[in-house]
Amino acid sequence: MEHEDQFGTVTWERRDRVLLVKIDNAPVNAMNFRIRQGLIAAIETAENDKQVDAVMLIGAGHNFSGGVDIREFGKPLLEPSLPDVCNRIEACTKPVVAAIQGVALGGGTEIALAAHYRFAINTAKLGLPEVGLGILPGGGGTQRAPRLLGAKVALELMLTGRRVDAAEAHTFGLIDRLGKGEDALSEGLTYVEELLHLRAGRRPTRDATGLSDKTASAAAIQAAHASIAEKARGLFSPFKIIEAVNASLEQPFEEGLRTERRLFLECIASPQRAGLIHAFFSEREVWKLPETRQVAPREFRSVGIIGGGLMGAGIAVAVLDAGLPVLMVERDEASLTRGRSNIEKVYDRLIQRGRISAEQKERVMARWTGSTSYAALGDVDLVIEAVFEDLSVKKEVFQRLNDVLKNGAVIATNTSYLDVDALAAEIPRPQDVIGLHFFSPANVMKLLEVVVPSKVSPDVVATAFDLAKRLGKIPVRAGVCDGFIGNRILAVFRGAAEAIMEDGASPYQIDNAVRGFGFAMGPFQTSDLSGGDIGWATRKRRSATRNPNARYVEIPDRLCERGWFGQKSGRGYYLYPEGSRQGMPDPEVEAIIDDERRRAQITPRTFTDDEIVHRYMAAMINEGAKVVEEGIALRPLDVDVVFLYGYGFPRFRGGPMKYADTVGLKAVLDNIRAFEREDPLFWRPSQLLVDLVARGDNFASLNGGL
Ligand code: 3H9
Repeated sequence: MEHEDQFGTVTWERRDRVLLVKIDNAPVNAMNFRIRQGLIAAIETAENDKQVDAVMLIGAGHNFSGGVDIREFGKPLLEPSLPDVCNRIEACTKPVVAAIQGVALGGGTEIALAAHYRFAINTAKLGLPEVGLGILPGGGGTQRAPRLLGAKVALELMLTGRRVDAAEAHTFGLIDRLGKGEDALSEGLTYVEELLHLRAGRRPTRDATGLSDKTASAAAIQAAHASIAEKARGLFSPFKIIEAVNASLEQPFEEGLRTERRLFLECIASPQRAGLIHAFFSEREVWKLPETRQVAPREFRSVGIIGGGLMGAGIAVAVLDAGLPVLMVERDEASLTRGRSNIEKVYDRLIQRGRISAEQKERVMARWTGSTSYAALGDVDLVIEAVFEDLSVKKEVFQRLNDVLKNGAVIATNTSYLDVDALAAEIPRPQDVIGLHFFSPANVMKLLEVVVPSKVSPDVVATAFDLAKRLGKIPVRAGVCDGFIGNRILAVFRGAAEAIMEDGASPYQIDNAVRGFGFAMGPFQTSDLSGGDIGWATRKRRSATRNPNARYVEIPDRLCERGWFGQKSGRGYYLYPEGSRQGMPDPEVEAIIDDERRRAQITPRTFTDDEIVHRYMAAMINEGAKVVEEGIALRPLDVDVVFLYGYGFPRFRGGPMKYADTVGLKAVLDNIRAFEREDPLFWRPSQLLVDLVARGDNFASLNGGL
């Protein structure tokens, strides 16, 4: 990776009586083994220099430290370890002060915990986010934080991984002194001088008394356990964190550190750590595109949105929330009023929940204007059309946009399936046309597929990524095909699920097995939530071009023909009595499935949950590989990010392609080959997968070193 040969440095210099030690490893002062060596050397220097009375640790640039270099995990461990560094800092015979600006996260907060005093400027943020990487604070954090802050606060910080403002950290004693200005260096040095003046001595955190109330500490540990058992579905490291904090209560400090180390290494060895760290780097890699490296995005100060339906309104909220003005165009006054009210409903719900005030809503809505005339769009820099998902309707919108938009305006289509090349060909400026596939609800879902047609100008692609950044979305570049990355793969694994259902498993068993794998919902629950009519419309659209030899399971059609579209109609695969969102199995659905099996002359058989998951995942991985093979996704990691952010894929597994690497591509291919004997058309193995297995390679090899 880009940073691999950049190790950074630790520098130190005397400022009067204080040794100023600076961690310097742009961009976030991640602490690789060189930095850790440097920190130990700096402390030794302070010990040996008679003119030094105190040490101040600071980060170069904007941050204190983003923690240990995450790229080291999963490789042979390099000495000195972070616990060695923290122990050395704490044992220093001269007072050590951490002066924090920007972020101090993970190991960054841990070296601050090992220091004797902590200073932070107001804008600083601290946290122990290791849980998000499948590990625990392994630099003594699980032993020092409870002693300093008490078990309850320490557990809350470690189990949520949240970042706290310096001011809040000050309230519970993580920070001793809050700065007034922006300059951690000069204010920090003043603080150190003040401490020296007061002859304030060393103050090792291991001696802090935050755990002295044993009963309260034990109760906090028990409560954390109960809440995690309920919340952390399938996760490993939260339990290890609790175990480590329990050791801080029950064991002497040194023994507690050894327990922490043992638990930390267990986390490091877990596939969840690998999955979560893959997710961390992948969601950053998706921003890096070959075509946008050299170009600047086009400027945009306003966004036009065509259509105020569910998608248009959701997109409008996302854009308004980003502080941009929205001009919404609808075909008539009634539709425009409905569009505006769709937006207002979102904010009204937030007001009801106490998340925003009525004044805030008013301020946001002041950025909204509406019109029934396309001519109003003449000055707009970027337009997103979100009209009905139908090629001819969208083509007409494109024509009208072409008539009114100024030169250089970006024209984006929000479509989940349609051919963006065909839309671009409709107008004489295909270089300005791009696809933006938002996921519903568009103001909530983080994923944005940026669909790149063949004639688009690179600066328009860059503009789409810039828009994503401003909206707080995670963009993934996708090529043009039916369904792009996500929905194309969805069609296949949903097909696999339907085939399993027709062959003998109930939709309820399938959903349950898929949830057991870690998905938030199974395919049939998802269908009930989003509405069975959507898939029905797609199936009808595809019916003319469908391969007549391909297996087609008609069960979903039987439900749709009865108007059973899912939650919105009170029943789908599940029953939703009186608007309940918790579905109940429906014997009538099971009877329909039985009828369909008979009609298709299928003798039902049983499936184990494992068999279900194998098929479901094999279908997802095989199509994912085809999507990469055809260049629809740039790399396997792009497929992973689409699934993590758009399809509820369990983050701890890293995404479908990472999961495939974890179980081994040969095992996946062997499964596909076995299924292929039943249905050769559906289970044709991806050539890329076949080639990778032949070479003994994995998907990671296509991720550019990630
Ligand atoms: C730890 O400390 C373990 C110990 O408890 C125990 C040890 C025994 N390492 O996010 P950005 C890279 S575990 C390596 O785009 P921002 C990042 O990949 C650590 N690289 O910027 C990106 O690279 P690139 C616990 C790191 O300003 C670049 O820096 N710490 C690390 O939006 C810029 O990052 C965490 O979990 C790292 N630790 O946000 C904190 N951190 O340019 C993880 C960042 O090639 N980091 N990079 O794409 C963050 O949350 C955010 O990166 C941060 C900056 C808030 C720091």
